[in-house]
Amino acid sequence: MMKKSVYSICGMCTVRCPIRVETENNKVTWIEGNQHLLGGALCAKGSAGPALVADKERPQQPLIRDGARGSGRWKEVSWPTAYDYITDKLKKIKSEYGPESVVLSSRGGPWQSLYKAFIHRFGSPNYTNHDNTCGRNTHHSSLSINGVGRKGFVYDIKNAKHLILFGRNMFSSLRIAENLQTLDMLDNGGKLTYVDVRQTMTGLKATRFFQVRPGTDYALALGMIHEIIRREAYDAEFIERYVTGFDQLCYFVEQYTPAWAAKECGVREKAIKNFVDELQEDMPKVIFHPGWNYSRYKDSFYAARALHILNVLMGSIEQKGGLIIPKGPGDCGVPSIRNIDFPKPDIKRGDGVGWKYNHFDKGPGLAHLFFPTMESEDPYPIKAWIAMRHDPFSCMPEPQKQEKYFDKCDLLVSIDAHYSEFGWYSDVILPESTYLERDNGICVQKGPKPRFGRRQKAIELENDTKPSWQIFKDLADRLDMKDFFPFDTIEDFWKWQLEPTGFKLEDFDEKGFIPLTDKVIMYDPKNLDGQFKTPSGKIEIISKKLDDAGLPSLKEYESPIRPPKGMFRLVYGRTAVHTHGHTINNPLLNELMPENSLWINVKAAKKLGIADGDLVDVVSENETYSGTVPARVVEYIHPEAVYTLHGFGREIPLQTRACHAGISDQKLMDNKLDDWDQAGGAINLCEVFVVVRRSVRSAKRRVEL
Ligand SMILES: Nc1nc2c(c(=O)[nH]1)N[C@H]1C(S)=C(S)[C@@H](COP(=O)(O)OP(=O)(O)OC[C@H]3O[C@@H](n4cnc5c(=O)[nH]c(N)nc54)[C@H](O)[C@@H]3O)O[C@H]1N2
Ligand SMILES: Nc1nc2c(c(=O)[nH]1)N[C@H]1C(S)=C(S)[C@@H](COP(=O)(O)OP(=O)(O)OC[C@H]3O[C@@H](n4cnc5c(=O)[nH]c(N)nc54)[C@H](O)[C@@H]3O)O[C@H]1N2
Ligand code: SF4
Ligand SMILES: [Mo]
Repeated sequence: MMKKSVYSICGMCTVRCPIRVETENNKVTWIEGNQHLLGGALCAKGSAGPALVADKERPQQPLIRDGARGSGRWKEVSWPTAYDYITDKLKKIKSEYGPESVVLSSRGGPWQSLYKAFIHRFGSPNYTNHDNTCGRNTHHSSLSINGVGRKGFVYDIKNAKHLILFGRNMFSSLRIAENLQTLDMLDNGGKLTYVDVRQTMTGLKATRFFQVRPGTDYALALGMIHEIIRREAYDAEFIERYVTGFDQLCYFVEQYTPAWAAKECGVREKAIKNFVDELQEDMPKVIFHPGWNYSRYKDSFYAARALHILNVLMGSIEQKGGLIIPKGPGDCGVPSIRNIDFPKPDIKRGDGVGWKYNHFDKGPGLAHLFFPTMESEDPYPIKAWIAMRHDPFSCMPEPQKQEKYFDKCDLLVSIDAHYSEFGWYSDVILPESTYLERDNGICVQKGPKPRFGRRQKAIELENDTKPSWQIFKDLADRLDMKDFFPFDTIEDFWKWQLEPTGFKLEDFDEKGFIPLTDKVIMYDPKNLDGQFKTPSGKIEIISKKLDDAGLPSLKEYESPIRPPKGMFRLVYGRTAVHTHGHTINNPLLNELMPENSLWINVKAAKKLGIADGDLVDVVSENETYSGTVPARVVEYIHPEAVYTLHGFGREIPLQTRACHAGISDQKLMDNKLDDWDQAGGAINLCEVFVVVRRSVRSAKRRVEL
């Protein structure tokens, strides 16, 4: 019997919690959250890792398409054959159209620099990621105010007196460390205010639940700002010292009284005022979490801006129980690790970010803006797309329409641990080993207590998959870019990364990470000069960059349109037991939740003759897609909205458990691929209406959690 215990990093979702894995004879027998950081806590998905390893319904060796795109006919090939296929095409595309006609998309996160470096070294500036459908509006709004993006602050929730979550359903959409902190905060008597269009796991734990009409968070936030300013319940000293544009804000919000907000969003005026009473007691230990999900309406950039402004009014930056500027190795007197880096080629991006659209972060650009370029070939054609841990068809709306754009490409590659919907349509699938079977580079984990982290394999491979560092190295070597990854083993790479820091690989042994400090590092809140990377060096309520782009910094509120008669606004979200679409086929997690349902308000359901558990047909606006699922008739969802879980409705026959189970929200999003927020950049995923009717299909036996 060979027993082992290995510290690593979970990969069942992109939160990447630190874990400890026990194995016996190369089988995983136990996984828990790293005791030193998470006290052993782990979620259901994290525990389902061994089922992922054992699952044969994932690609186990490279596949090359052997029929039309999407036909599902594949040839199993060796790695050298797959590499040759890809690199021959890439070389041809490079010489015919230029290197910039190749796009690489990935999931972001601590290891993206390697993939970004690869595409830069190849000669293309076109690195992109998933964030156009995730946190981009919040990110860009934070940049426009604070000069740092959405990750420019971490939240000291544990020590907060009041946490306010706008559609941040954290007890379903998990981040274990944040969940533990929030439970501690509640135990210590802290308050949790939760805002959503429906009741949720988080709302149930909250001290206060505000149910709003979909898309009206901006009104609620403006009402709060109005009341705080009217009472002068803000940190005047902080504002005086660090904030510009406060007078314009005061003038702007005069019209947005709590009484006005109440009419708009449905929360009572008295409740808004009581809430502000509490803020006055709790500040500065107050956190308005800028969240993600309310941020996919067409005014979300401004709604998110309003939340950032609320934080500014609380004066909570760099305060215990407030917003903390993440610290890195430099703050601990330690040189940082090395990473592979190649400068971005000096060529216009294919999505227009940085030259056509100057107010957006150039880093990953905006993935959906490559589609019009594929069509127009202006400024140049896009001929290849490499999706590394990214599924454009699940991530962005209207996969049907995306196929037509992608057909303009000569090469589509999916580097994935599963069959993704995009992978199924692509030319080559390169299977990455699962997170339990592979190593990744060392990464910096910034925060109040920065550390170096590392994912290392817990078990040896028993199939023909490869880790991503190896895949990119092999591709680079064949593309005459041997200088890209000049290491033969991950240990050599790790050693090179650690060299400047003075630490050794053995320093990971004790805890699984290398702590760079034993105390929380805080800057002096009275001396934050230089922390706000805006043009003026201050927090900018009025932003010149927005002005230059012809956009207002403070935008008049516009009421969201009501659904057309007979239709509902489609909202979506997550469950604690699945990660987007890629765990639906996991044998254990599929057993917990095999399909999704459609939440509908009791009164709305009654009008349509729909009872709880009845099958309903959900039909997209232009009737391009429809699906049938059981109705979940509830009192606690706004009557204008219906709600479903994202990730279902997959159509990959080799995933027998997930194929055709439930409905796909992204396929219901007619006309959304080119409907995006000009100020924030993100796709307006929540501006979608659907028809719901009682289904005439016969009920199958269905299980629901
Ligand atoms: N309609 C609708 N659209 C949405 C959302 C929604 O709720 N509704 N949510 C949005 C949000 S918040 C996000 S973040 C995006 C997410 O969109 P994506 O980032 O595209 O989705 P994920 O499912 O996280 O993962 C992408 C791919 O990574 C693969 N993968 C998983 N593990 C590994 C691994 O270890 N190695 C490799 N190489 N690949 C792996 C998965 O199989 C999947 O194909 O979607 C967005 N789009
Ligand atoms: N278990 C699990 N955890 C995850 C993920 C996962 O797939 N599974 N994905 C991770 C990722 S990539 C992300 S981005 C985060 C997402 O984390 P969250 O944004 O917290 O999660 P969601 O479930 O997408 O959406 C949250 C809520 O927004 C609500 N909502 C819809 N419209 C409105 C509105 O107008 N106003 C308000 N206030 N609320 C509204 C929905 O009803 C839903 O309950 O979760 C992360 N954690
Ligand atoms: S939240 Fe769960 S699935 Fe995601 S990284 Fe943490 S333990 Fe893994
Ligand atoms: Mo996300």
